[in-house]
Amino acid sequence: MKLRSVFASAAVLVAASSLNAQNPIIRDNFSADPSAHVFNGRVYVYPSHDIPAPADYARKDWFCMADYHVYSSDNLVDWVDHGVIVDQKHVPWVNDTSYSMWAPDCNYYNGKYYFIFPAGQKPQPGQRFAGNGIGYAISDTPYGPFVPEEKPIQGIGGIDPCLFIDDDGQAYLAWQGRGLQVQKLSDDLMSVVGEPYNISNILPHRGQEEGPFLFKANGKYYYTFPWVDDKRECIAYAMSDKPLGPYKFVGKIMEQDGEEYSCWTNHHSVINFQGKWYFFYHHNDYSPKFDKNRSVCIDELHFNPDGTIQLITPTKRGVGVTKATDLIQIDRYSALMECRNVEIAYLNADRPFDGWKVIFSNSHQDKGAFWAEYDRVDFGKEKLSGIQARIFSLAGGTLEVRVDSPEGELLGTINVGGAEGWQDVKAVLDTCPTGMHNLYVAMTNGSRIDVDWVTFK
Ligand code: FUB
Repeated sequence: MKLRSVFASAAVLVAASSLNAQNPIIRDNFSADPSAHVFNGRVYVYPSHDIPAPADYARKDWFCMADYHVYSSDNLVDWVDHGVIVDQKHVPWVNDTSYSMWAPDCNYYNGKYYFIFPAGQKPQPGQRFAGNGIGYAISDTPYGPFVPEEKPIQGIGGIDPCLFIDDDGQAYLAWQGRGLQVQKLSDDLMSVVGEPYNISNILPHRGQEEGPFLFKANGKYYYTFPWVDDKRECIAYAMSDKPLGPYKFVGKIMEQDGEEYSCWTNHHSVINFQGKWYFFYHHNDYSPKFDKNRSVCIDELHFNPDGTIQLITPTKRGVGVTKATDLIQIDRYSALMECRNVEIAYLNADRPFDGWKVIFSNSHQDKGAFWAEYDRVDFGKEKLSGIQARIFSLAGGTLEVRVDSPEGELLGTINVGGAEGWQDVKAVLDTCPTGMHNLYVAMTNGSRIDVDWVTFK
Protein backbone atom coordinates (compact mmCIF):
# COMPACT_ATOMS: atom_id res chain seq x y z
CA MET A 1 0.00 0.00 0.00
CA LYS A 2 2.80 2.37 0.93
CA LEU A 3 4.69 1.67 -2.29
CA ARG A 4 1.56 2.27 -4.32
CA SER A 5 0.89 5.72 -2.92
CA VAL A 6 4.54 6.75 -3.08
CA PHE A 7 4.70 5.76 -6.71
CA ALA A 8 1.33 7.23 -7.58
CA SER A 9 2.38 10.65 -6.36
CA ALA A 10 5.48 10.58 -8.54
CA ALA A 11 3.73 11.50 -11.81
CA VAL A 12 5.68 14.46 -13.17
CA LEU A 13 5.54 16.83 -16.05
CA VAL A 14 8.38 16.11 -18.44
CA ALA A 15 9.68 18.66 -20.96
CA ALA A 16 8.13 18.29 -24.40
CA SER A 17 11.32 18.68 -26.39
CA SER A 18 11.10 15.38 -28.27
CA LEU A 19 7.41 15.48 -29.05
CA ASN A 20 5.91 17.09 -32.10
CA ALA A 21 3.12 17.28 -34.61
CA GLN A 22 4.62 15.31 -37.43
CA ASN A 23 4.55 11.52 -37.43
CA PRO A 24 5.58 9.91 -35.22
CA ILE A 25 4.50 12.32 -32.47
CA ILE A 26 6.57 10.80 -29.64
CA ARG A 27 10.24 11.03 -30.48
CA ASP A 28 12.17 9.97 -27.42
CA ASN A 29 10.43 6.73 -26.45
CA PHE A 30 8.77 3.89 -28.27
CA SER A 31 5.00 4.11 -27.95
CA ALA A 32 2.18 1.93 -29.30
CA ASP A 33 -1.55 1.20 -29.06
CA PRO A 34 -2.52 4.86 -28.55
CA SER A 35 -5.78 5.46 -26.79
CA ALA A 36 -6.69 9.14 -27.18
CA HIS A 37 -9.43 11.08 -25.40
CA VAL A 38 -10.43 14.69 -25.01
CA PHE A 39 -10.84 15.70 -21.37
CA ASN A 40 -11.66 19.32 -20.49
CA GLY A 41 -10.70 20.56 -23.97
CA ARG A 42 -7.25 18.92 -23.91
CA VAL A 43 -6.14 15.79 -25.80
CA TYR A 44 -4.68 12.98 -23.68
CA VAL A 45 -2.97 9.96 -25.22
CA TYR A 46 -2.49 6.77 -23.23
CA PRO A 47 -0.17 4.49 -25.24
CA SER A 48 1.65 1.27 -24.44
CA HIS A 49 5.35 1.82 -23.83
CA ASP A 50 7.52 -0.60 -25.84
CA ILE A 51 11.04 -1.08 -24.52
CA PRO A 52 13.97 -3.19 -25.73
CA ALA A 53 13.96 -6.38 -23.62
CA PRO A 54 16.01 -5.98 -20.40
CA ALA A 55 18.24 -8.75 -19.00
CA ASP A 56 15.52 -10.28 -16.81
CA TYR A 57 13.09 -10.73 -19.73
CA ALA A 58 13.86 -13.82 -21.76
CA ARG A 59 11.68 -13.12 -24.82
CA LYS A 60 14.01 -10.85 -26.77
CA ASP A 61 11.87 -11.09 -29.90
CA TRP A 62 8.51 -10.23 -28.31
CA PHE A 63 6.55 -7.24 -26.94
CA CYS A 64 8.12 -5.92 -23.77
CA MET A 65 6.32 -3.29 -21.67
CA ALA A 66 6.88 -2.43 -18.01
CA ASP A 67 4.96 0.83 -17.49
CA TYR A 68 2.71 3.50 -18.98
CA HIS A 69 3.14 7.23 -19.67
CA VAL A 70 0.40 9.72 -20.53
CA TYR A 71 0.93 12.56 -23.03
CA SER A 72 -1.24 15.62 -23.57
CA SER A 73 -1.64 18.55 -25.95
CA ASP A 74 -4.01 21.45 -26.49
CA ASN A 75 -3.21 21.80 -30.21
CA LEU A 76 -2.02 18.35 -31.42
CA VAL A 77 1.33 20.00 -32.17
CA ASP A 78 3.03 20.59 -28.82
CA TRP A 79 2.92 17.51 -26.61
CA VAL A 80 3.71 17.16 -22.93
CA ASP A 81 4.95 13.88 -21.44
CA HIS A 82 3.45 13.62 -17.94
CA GLY A 83 5.82 10.79 -17.06
CA VAL A 84 5.13 7.28 -15.79
CA ILE A 85 1.60 6.83 -14.42
CA VAL A 86 1.56 3.08 -13.72
CA ASP A 87 4.45 0.62 -13.37
CA GLN A 88 4.27 -3.19 -13.26
CA LYS A 89 6.21 -3.07 -9.97
CA HIS A 90 3.47 -1.17 -8.17
CA VAL A 91 0.25 -2.96 -9.08
CA PRO A 92 -0.68 -5.51 -6.38
CA TRP A 93 -2.16 -8.14 -8.74
CA VAL A 94 0.44 -7.84 -11.54
CA ASN A 95 3.43 -10.16 -11.97
CA ASP A 96 6.17 -7.54 -11.68
CA THR A 97 8.52 -9.22 -14.14
CA SER A 98 5.94 -10.09 -16.81
CA TYR A 99 6.61 -6.99 -18.97
CA SER A 100 3.13 -7.47 -20.37
CA MET A 101 1.48 -4.08 -19.83
CA TRP A 102 -0.23 -4.13 -23.20
CA ALA A 103 -2.71 -1.73 -24.77
CA PRO A 104 -4.52 0.47 -22.18
CA ASP A 105 -7.38 2.96 -22.22
CA CYS A 106 -8.71 5.65 -19.89
CA ASN A 107 -12.08 7.30 -19.39
CA TYR A 108 -13.91 9.69 -17.11
CA TYR A 109 -16.65 8.12 -15.00
CA ASN A 110 -18.53 9.49 -11.99
CA GLY A 111 -15.96 12.17 -11.16
CA LYS A 112 -12.81 10.03 -11.56
CA TYR A 113 -10.45 9.03 -14.36
CA TYR A 114 -10.25 5.25 -14.77
CA PHE A 115 -7.04 4.12 -16.45
CA ILE A 116 -7.66 0.53 -17.57
CA PHE A 117 -4.91 -1.86 -18.58
CA PRO A 118 -4.17 -5.55 -19.13
CA ALA A 119 -1.17 -7.31 -17.58
CA GLY A 120 0.13 -10.74 -16.56
CA GLN A 121 -1.29 -11.66 -13.16
CA LYS A 122 0.73 -12.94 -10.21
CA PRO A 123 0.35 -16.73 -10.11
CA GLN A 124 -1.60 -17.99 -7.08
CA PRO A 125 0.04 -20.61 -4.85
CA GLY A 126 0.29 -23.85 -6.88
CA GLN A 127 -0.31 -22.02 -10.17
CA ARG A 128 2.46 -21.84 -12.81
CA PHE A 129 0.82 -19.26 -15.06
CA ALA A 130 -2.05 -16.98 -14.16
CA GLY A 131 -2.97 -15.45 -17.52
CA ASN A 132 -3.82 -11.82 -18.24
CA GLY A 133 -6.06 -9.78 -16.03
CA ILE A 134 -7.57 -6.36 -16.76
CA GLY A 135 -7.59 -3.77 -14.01
CA TYR A 136 -7.79 -0.07 -13.16
CA ALA A 137 -5.71 2.70 -11.69
CA ILE A 138 -7.86 5.65 -10.61
CA SER A 139 -7.14 9.36 -10.45
CA ASP A 140 -8.81 12.72 -9.89
CA THR A 141 -7.13 14.10 -13.02
CA PRO A 142 -6.42 12.67 -16.52
CA TYR A 143 -2.66 12.82 -15.89
CA GLY A 144 -2.51 11.29 -12.43
CA PRO A 145 -1.43 10.46 -9.86
CA PHE A 146 -3.19 7.15 -10.58
CA VAL A 147 -3.68 4.68 -7.74
CA PRO A 148 -3.90 1.04 -8.87
CA GLU A 149 -6.75 -1.11 -7.56
CA GLU A 150 -5.92 -4.15 -5.41
CA LYS A 151 -7.57 -6.62 -7.81
CA PRO A 152 -8.37 -6.81 -11.52
CA ILE A 153 -11.93 -6.87 -12.89
CA GLN A 154 -13.49 -10.11 -11.71
CA GLY A 155 -14.70 -12.83 -14.07
CA ILE A 156 -12.84 -11.85 -17.23
CA GLY A 157 -9.37 -12.20 -18.72
CA GLY A 158 -7.83 -10.98 -21.92
CA ILE A 159 -6.14 -7.95 -23.43
CA ASP A 160 -6.73 -4.55 -25.03
CA PRO A 161 -9.55 -3.10 -22.92
CA CYS A 162 -11.57 -0.10 -24.08
CA LEU A 163 -13.71 1.63 -21.47
CA PHE A 164 -16.65 3.21 -23.28
CA ILE A 165 -19.05 5.50 -21.41
CA ASP A 166 -22.30 6.14 -23.24
CA ASP A 167 -24.15 9.46 -23.18
CA ASP A 168 -26.55 8.06 -20.55
CA GLY A 169 -23.61 7.28 -18.22
CA GLN A 170 -23.69 3.49 -18.73
CA ALA A 171 -20.20 1.96 -18.91
CA TYR A 172 -19.23 -0.78 -21.36
CA LEU A 173 -16.07 -2.82 -21.73
CA ALA A 174 -14.85 -3.73 -25.21
CA TRP A 175 -11.87 -6.09 -25.16
CA GLN A 176 -10.24 -9.14 -26.69
CA GLY A 177 -11.16 -12.09 -24.51
CA ARG A 178 -12.59 -15.05 -26.30
CA GLY A 179 -12.87 -13.07 -29.52
CA LEU A 180 -13.72 -9.37 -29.79
CA GLN A 181 -16.34 -8.64 -27.20
CA VAL A 182 -18.40 -5.84 -25.72
CA GLN A 183 -20.31 -6.12 -22.48
CA LYS A 184 -22.00 -3.86 -19.90
CA LEU A 185 -20.02 -3.03 -16.77
CA SER A 186 -21.49 -2.92 -13.26
CA ASP A 187 -21.97 0.52 -11.69
CA ASP A 188 -18.64 0.24 -9.81
CA LEU A 189 -16.95 -0.92 -13.07
CA MET A 190 -15.47 -3.93 -11.24
CA SER A 191 -17.41 -6.67 -13.03
CA VAL A 192 -19.15 -7.31 -16.34
CA VAL A 193 -22.90 -7.85 -16.30
CA GLY A 194 -25.43 -9.30 -18.75
CA GLU A 195 -24.53 -11.04 -21.97
CA PRO A 196 -21.52 -10.07 -24.12
CA TYR A 197 -21.85 -9.34 -27.83
CA ASN A 198 -19.12 -11.03 -29.88
CA ILE A 199 -17.94 -9.04 -32.92
CA SER A 200 -15.65 -11.85 -34.11
CA ASN A 201 -18.78 -13.81 -35.08
CA ILE A 202 -19.81 -11.22 -37.71
CA LEU A 203 -16.46 -10.89 -39.53
CA PRO A 204 -16.20 -12.01 -43.17
CA HIS A 205 -13.56 -14.44 -41.92
CA ARG A 206 -11.54 -14.96 -38.76
CA GLY A 207 -7.96 -13.63 -38.52
CA GLN A 208 -6.05 -12.14 -35.61
CA GLU A 209 -8.53 -9.68 -34.06
CA GLU A 210 -7.64 -7.42 -31.14
CA GLY A 211 -7.38 -3.84 -29.87
CA PRO A 212 -11.04 -2.74 -30.00
CA PHE A 213 -11.91 0.94 -29.71
CA LEU A 214 -15.62 1.72 -29.35
CA PHE A 215 -16.82 5.25 -30.00
CA LYS A 216 -20.03 7.08 -30.87
CA ALA A 217 -20.49 9.63 -33.66
CA ASN A 218 -23.72 11.17 -34.92
CA GLY A 219 -25.84 8.67 -33.02
CA LYS A 220 -24.03 5.58 -34.41
CA TYR A 221 -21.75 3.21 -32.50
CA TYR A 222 -18.47 2.30 -34.16
CA TYR A 223 -16.69 -0.85 -33.00
CA THR A 224 -13.23 -0.48 -34.56
CA PHE A 225 -10.44 -3.06 -34.34
CA PRO A 226 -7.15 -4.37 -35.78
CA TRP A 227 -7.79 -7.47 -37.89
CA VAL A 228 -5.66 -9.69 -40.12
CA ASP A 229 -7.52 -9.83 -43.40
CA ASP A 230 -4.37 -10.68 -45.36
CA LYS A 231 -0.79 -10.78 -43.93
CA ARG A 232 -0.72 -8.08 -41.24
CA GLU A 233 -3.22 -6.07 -39.23
CA CYS A 234 -5.44 -3.58 -40.97
CA ILE A 235 -7.92 -1.51 -38.95
CA ALA A 236 -11.53 -2.44 -39.65
CA TYR A 237 -14.90 -1.53 -38.17
CA ALA A 238 -18.50 -2.50 -37.60
CA MET A 239 -21.47 -0.17 -36.98
CA SER A 240 -24.60 -0.40 -34.88
CA ASP A 241 -27.44 1.72 -33.51
CA LYS A 242 -26.82 0.31 -30.03
CA PRO A 243 -23.62 -0.25 -27.98
CA LEU A 244 -24.34 -3.98 -27.53
CA GLY A 245 -25.24 -4.49 -31.17
CA PRO A 246 -26.28 -6.14 -33.36
CA TYR A 247 -23.30 -4.80 -35.33
CA LYS A 248 -22.81 -4.90 -39.08
CA PHE A 249 -19.28 -5.34 -40.44
CA VAL A 250 -18.54 -2.38 -42.74
CA GLY A 251 -14.90 -2.48 -43.93
CA LYS A 252 -11.46 -1.00 -43.38
CA ILE A 253 -10.28 2.32 -41.98
CA MET A 254 -6.57 1.72 -42.61
CA GLU A 255 -4.94 -0.94 -44.79
CA GLN A 256 -2.22 -3.24 -43.48
CA ASP A 257 1.33 -1.90 -43.62
CA GLY A 258 3.26 -2.27 -46.87
CA GLU A 259 6.14 -4.68 -47.44
CA GLU A 260 8.91 -2.13 -47.01
CA TYR A 261 8.61 -1.39 -43.26
CA SER A 262 6.18 -4.09 -42.38
CA CYS A 263 4.79 -3.41 -38.93
CA TRP A 264 2.69 -6.50 -38.26
CA THR A 265 0.44 -4.87 -35.65
CA ASN A 266 -1.59 -1.73 -35.75
CA HIS A 267 -3.78 -0.33 -32.97
CA HIS A 268 -5.74 2.87 -32.91
CA SER A 269 -8.29 5.24 -31.40
CA VAL A 270 -10.52 8.06 -32.64
CA ILE A 271 -11.31 11.49 -31.20
CA ASN A 272 -13.22 14.59 -32.17
CA PHE A 273 -11.16 17.65 -31.28
CA GLN A 274 -12.19 21.21 -32.07
CA GLY A 275 -14.65 20.00 -34.71
CA LYS A 276 -12.34 17.62 -36.57
CA TRP A 277 -11.95 13.85 -36.31
CA TYR A 278 -8.50 12.34 -35.72
CA PHE A 279 -7.20 8.80 -35.97
CA PHE A 280 -4.32 7.72 -33.69
CA TYR A 281 -2.40 4.58 -34.67
CA HIS A 282 1.12 3.15 -34.55
CA HIS A 283 3.95 2.17 -36.86
CA ASN A 284 7.55 1.03 -36.40
CA ASP A 285 9.15 4.24 -37.77
CA TYR A 286 12.03 4.26 -35.29
CA SER A 287 12.63 0.51 -35.44
CA PRO A 288 12.38 -0.68 -39.04
CA LYS A 289 13.99 -4.04 -38.30
CA PHE A 290 12.01 -4.93 -35.15
CA ASP A 291 8.30 -4.23 -35.26
CA LYS A 292 7.73 -4.75 -31.51
CA ASN A 293 9.22 -1.26 -30.92
CA ARG A 294 6.56 1.04 -32.28
CA SER A 295 5.67 4.74 -32.43
CA VAL A 296 2.39 6.67 -32.26
CA CYS A 297 1.14 8.60 -35.30
CA ILE A 298 -1.95 10.74 -36.02
CA ASP A 299 -3.87 11.47 -39.21
CA GLU A 300 -7.25 13.01 -39.92
CA LEU A 301 -10.37 10.85 -40.19
CA HIS A 302 -13.30 11.69 -42.46
CA PHE A 303 -16.83 10.33 -42.55
CA ASN A 304 -18.94 9.83 -45.65
CA PRO A 305 -22.45 11.35 -45.61
CA ASP A 306 -23.91 7.88 -44.82
CA GLY A 307 -21.78 7.63 -41.65
CA THR A 308 -19.22 5.19 -43.05
CA ILE A 309 -15.54 6.05 -42.63
CA GLN A 310 -13.17 6.93 -45.49
CA LEU A 311 -10.01 4.85 -45.85
CA ILE A 312 -7.04 6.68 -44.24
CA THR A 313 -3.64 6.69 -45.92
CA PRO A 314 -0.90 7.08 -43.28
CA THR A 315 1.21 10.23 -43.72
CA LYS A 316 4.56 11.44 -42.43
CA ARG A 317 3.26 15.00 -42.13
CA GLY A 318 0.63 14.09 -39.57
CA VAL A 319 -1.72 16.79 -38.34
CA GLY A 320 -1.69 20.36 -37.08
CA VAL A 321 -0.01 23.54 -38.20
CA THR A 322 3.76 24.21 -38.10
CA LYS A 323 4.98 27.75 -37.44
CA ALA A 324 7.39 29.03 -40.12
CA THR A 325 9.76 30.04 -37.33
CA ASP A 326 9.93 26.47 -35.94
CA LEU A 327 12.34 23.87 -37.32
CA ILE A 328 10.34 22.51 -40.26
CA GLN A 329 11.26 18.85 -40.67
CA ILE A 330 10.58 18.57 -44.38
CA ASP A 331 11.48 14.86 -44.24
CA ARG A 332 8.04 14.53 -42.58
CA TYR A 333 6.71 15.54 -45.94
CA SER A 334 3.19 15.88 -47.33
CA ALA A 335 4.36 14.80 -50.78
CA LEU A 336 7.58 14.08 -52.65
CA MET A 337 8.08 14.63 -56.35
CA GLU A 338 7.72 11.24 -57.99
CA CYS A 339 11.20 10.76 -59.35
CA ARG A 340 14.49 9.05 -58.56
CA ASN A 341 16.01 12.27 -57.18
CA VAL A 342 14.25 12.72 -53.82
CA GLU A 343 14.33 10.24 -50.98
CA ILE A 344 14.13 10.06 -47.17
CA ALA A 345 16.80 8.50 -44.96
CA TYR A 346 17.72 8.40 -41.28
CA LEU A 347 20.26 11.05 -40.23
CA ASN A 348 22.13 8.19 -38.59
CA ALA A 349 20.93 4.64 -39.32
CA ASP A 350 22.39 3.49 -35.97
CA ARG A 351 20.40 6.10 -34.03
CA PRO A 352 16.88 6.33 -35.55
CA PHE A 353 15.65 8.65 -32.78
CA ASP A 354 17.94 11.35 -34.27
CA GLY A 355 15.33 11.57 -37.04
CA TRP A 356 15.40 11.82 -40.79
CA LYS A 357 16.61 13.98 -43.67
CA VAL A 358 15.58 14.59 -47.27
CA ILE A 359 18.23 13.60 -49.80
CA PHE A 360 18.04 15.54 -53.06
CA SER A 361 20.39 13.91 -55.55
CA ASN A 362 21.04 13.99 -59.24
CA SER A 363 23.75 11.55 -60.20
CA HIS A 364 21.96 10.99 -63.52
CA GLN A 365 21.99 14.69 -64.44
CA ASP A 366 18.22 14.72 -64.91
CA LYS A 367 16.75 18.10 -65.83
CA GLY A 368 14.39 19.90 -63.48
CA ALA A 369 13.67 20.94 -59.90
CA PHE A 370 13.28 18.03 -57.50
CA TRP A 371 11.01 18.92 -54.61
CA ALA A 372 9.60 17.96 -51.25
CA GLU A 373 6.25 19.43 -50.13
CA TYR A 374 5.39 20.25 -46.51
CA ASP A 375 1.82 21.44 -45.92
CA ARG A 376 0.27 23.84 -43.44
CA VAL A 377 3.09 26.21 -42.53
CA ASP A 378 1.91 29.34 -40.71
CA PHE A 379 3.98 32.35 -41.75
CA GLY A 380 2.22 34.56 -39.21
CA LYS A 381 1.12 38.17 -39.64
CA GLU A 382 4.48 39.89 -40.17
CA LYS A 383 6.58 39.24 -43.29
CA LEU A 384 9.71 37.22 -42.47
CA SER A 385 12.96 38.12 -44.21
CA GLY A 386 15.34 35.15 -43.99
CA ILE A 387 15.61 31.40 -44.22
CA GLN A 388 18.03 29.00 -42.61
CA ALA A 389 18.57 25.34 -43.50
CA ARG A 390 20.56 22.54 -41.88
CA ILE A 391 22.43 21.02 -44.80
CA PHE A 392 25.04 18.42 -45.69
CA SER A 393 26.51 18.68 -49.18
CA LEU A 394 30.03 17.80 -50.25
CA ALA A 395 29.89 19.63 -53.57
CA GLY A 396 27.18 22.23 -52.92
CA GLY A 397 24.34 23.33 -55.17
CA THR A 398 21.15 25.39 -55.13
CA LEU A 399 17.85 25.04 -53.29
CA GLU A 400 14.75 27.02 -54.17
CA VAL A 401 11.95 27.66 -51.68
CA ARG A 402 8.42 28.24 -52.96
CA VAL A 403 4.87 28.22 -51.62
CA ASP A 404 1.50 26.84 -52.78
CA SER A 405 2.75 24.66 -55.67
CA PRO A 406 6.06 23.35 -57.08
CA GLU A 407 5.93 26.30 -59.52
CA GLY A 408 4.42 28.73 -56.97
CA GLU A 409 5.83 31.99 -55.67
CA LEU A 410 9.63 31.85 -55.21
CA LEU A 411 10.49 33.05 -51.70
CA GLY A 412 14.22 32.71 -52.01
CA THR A 413 17.23 30.78 -53.21
CA ILE A 414 19.73 29.09 -50.92
CA ASN A 415 23.19 28.85 -52.41
CA VAL A 416 24.94 25.96 -50.72
CA GLY A 417 28.73 25.80 -50.60
CA GLY A 418 30.36 22.38 -50.39
CA ALA A 419 31.46 21.21 -46.92
CA GLU A 420 32.49 17.96 -45.27
CA GLY A 421 30.05 18.25 -42.38
CA TRP A 422 26.58 19.56 -41.52
CA GLN A 423 26.26 23.33 -41.85
CA ASP A 424 23.55 25.91 -41.14
CA VAL A 425 23.16 27.85 -44.38
CA LYS A 426 21.33 31.20 -44.34
CA ALA A 427 19.77 33.21 -47.15
CA VAL A 428 17.83 36.45 -47.46
CA LEU A 429 14.30 36.00 -48.80
CA ASP A 430 13.16 37.88 -51.94
CA THR A 431 9.63 37.89 -50.59
CA CYS A 432 7.57 36.16 -47.91
CA PRO A 433 3.84 35.62 -47.54
CA THR A 434 1.80 35.90 -44.36
CA GLY A 435 -0.73 33.31 -43.19
CA MET A 436 -0.92 29.62 -43.97
CA HIS A 437 0.81 28.10 -47.01
CA ASN A 438 2.17 24.80 -48.28
CA LEU A 439 5.94 24.87 -48.56
CA TYR A 440 8.07 23.45 -51.39
CA VAL A 441 11.84 22.97 -51.11
CA ALA A 442 13.54 21.97 -54.37
CA MET A 443 17.08 21.23 -55.52
CA THR A 444 17.57 23.02 -58.83
CA ASN A 445 21.32 22.61 -59.15
CA GLY A 446 23.88 20.21 -57.69
CA SER A 447 24.60 16.53 -57.45
CA ARG A 448 23.49 15.95 -53.84
CA ILE A 449 22.12 18.06 -50.99
CA ASP A 450 20.87 16.51 -47.72
CA VAL A 451 18.41 18.70 -45.76
CA ASP A 452 17.62 18.07 -42.11
CA TRP A 453 15.26 21.04 -41.60
CA VAL A 454 14.51 24.57 -42.70
CA THR A 455 13.27 27.53 -40.66
CA PHE A 456 12.27 31.11 -41.40
CA LYS A 457 13.53 34.19 -39.53
O1 FUB B 1 1.09 -3.85 -27.80
C1 FUB B 1 0.90 -5.22 -27.59
C2 FUB B 1 -0.21 -5.72 -28.44
O2 FUB B 1 0.12 -5.52 -29.80
C3 FUB B 1 -1.50 -4.97 -28.27
O3 FUB B 1 -2.14 -5.28 -27.10
C4 FUB B 1 -2.14 -5.35 -29.53
O4 FUB B 1 -3.29 -4.64 -29.81
C5 FUB B 1 -1.03 -5.15 -30.51
O5 FUB B 1 -0.89 -3.81 -30.89
